Amino acid sequence: MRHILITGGAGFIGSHVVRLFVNKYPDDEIINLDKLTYAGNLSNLSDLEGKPNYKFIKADISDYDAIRKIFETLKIDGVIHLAAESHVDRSITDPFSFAKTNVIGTLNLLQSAKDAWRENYEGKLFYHISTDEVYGALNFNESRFTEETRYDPHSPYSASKASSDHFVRAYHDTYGLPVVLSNCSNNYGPYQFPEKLIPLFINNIRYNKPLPVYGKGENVRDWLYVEDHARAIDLIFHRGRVGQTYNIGGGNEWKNIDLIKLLIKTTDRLLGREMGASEKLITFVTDRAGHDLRYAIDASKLRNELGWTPSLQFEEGIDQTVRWYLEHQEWLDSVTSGEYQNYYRRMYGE
Ligand code: NAD
Ligand code: TDX
Repeated sequence: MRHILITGGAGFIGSHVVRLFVNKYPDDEIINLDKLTYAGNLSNLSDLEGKPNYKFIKADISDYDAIRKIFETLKIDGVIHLAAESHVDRSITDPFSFAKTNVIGTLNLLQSAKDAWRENYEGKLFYHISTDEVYGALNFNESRFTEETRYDPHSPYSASKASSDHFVRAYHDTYGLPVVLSNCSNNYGPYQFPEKLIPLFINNIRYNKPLPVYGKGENVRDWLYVEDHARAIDLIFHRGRVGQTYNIGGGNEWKNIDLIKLLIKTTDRLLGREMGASEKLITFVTDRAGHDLRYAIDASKLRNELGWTPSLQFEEGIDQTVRWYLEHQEWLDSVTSGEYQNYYRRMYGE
């Protein structure tokens, strides 16, 4: 039995990765380590409670002693590291917690893995999940980010992720730690915390609340359905080449304002409102400081080496996603009210 530690498994992407691994690899033990910050919602994984190959540990990756102890007591073979502070707007008001979790937390995991594995790296792998934001911003006429694009982060969030990526590569180059990295574009789908654009706007349309569009809504993002990201992570963890970086992206660029209009059209239709009725909720607000103009990923390395392609057309993915949020209104309500934070205490009695 292999023991795989997934950090940040109670978050948006992590919950999809944990579910995929627990169900697909019954002979592996999947250990979900999460601090359960505001972004961690363990009830997202309630369907896995009681499965023999699933274990949850509440811990903070910025606590070196706690992380060391976990590596000393559990025989961990592989790490898939997703835990992070992930919201750009929060990084602008509170950069220190981003440095603490994203940089120091990653360093704690690297050092603990290196010491526990004691250079006996056979069958071991440290997989670090990163973002396209480390490459900075593109103009409209520039070609997409490749794995060779120079790092040029602009926000405290992307600077902290870039720093953690450098530490991961440094542990490979200095100590021979077997690592692999991937940098993915914007994800969307079920269980995303409603501070990010897509779930926030679906929820606001539902309650006829203003839709705060930053600047003129001209920024471009490259959107990928979260389960396609989880499939890519599975492929890279099992078949990626050690020491390599893989870009993951949907090849699916949307200007924010066009995406917002698609969201409005889809949500109005599913709510039985007159088509476009909610366009009146669009409210242009002050732009995000340092707002990156455009992200776009060239995922040809992943496609050519490991045969990965996104499975969903965007309009289909948005339709499924809006349906999911409207059919899980109690999930949105429990997150917006804070009720979801009681789940851990109810289940684990702490
Ligand atoms: P999220 O904010 O939804 O989840 C983060 C999880 O990490 C939460 O469960 C939180 O409780 C946990 N966490 C935070 N600080 C912790 C700490 N100190 N110790 C232990 N756990 C802690 O984030 P997400 O959107 O699921 O992103 C997951 C990863 O993927 C991040 O590393 C992010 O940088 C990366 N990423 C995200 C996107 C995206 O579009 N969401 C795109 C590319 C890469
Ligand atoms: O209220 C809003 N209004 C708005 O116009 C919000 C929340 C966002 N926006 C804009 C900003 C971005 O151009 O929408 C775009 C998407 O914003 P976010 O959902 O905050 O995502 P982004 O900043 O692009 O970063 C995301 O993708 C890369 C994730 O949050 C990161 O964790 C990931 O690394």
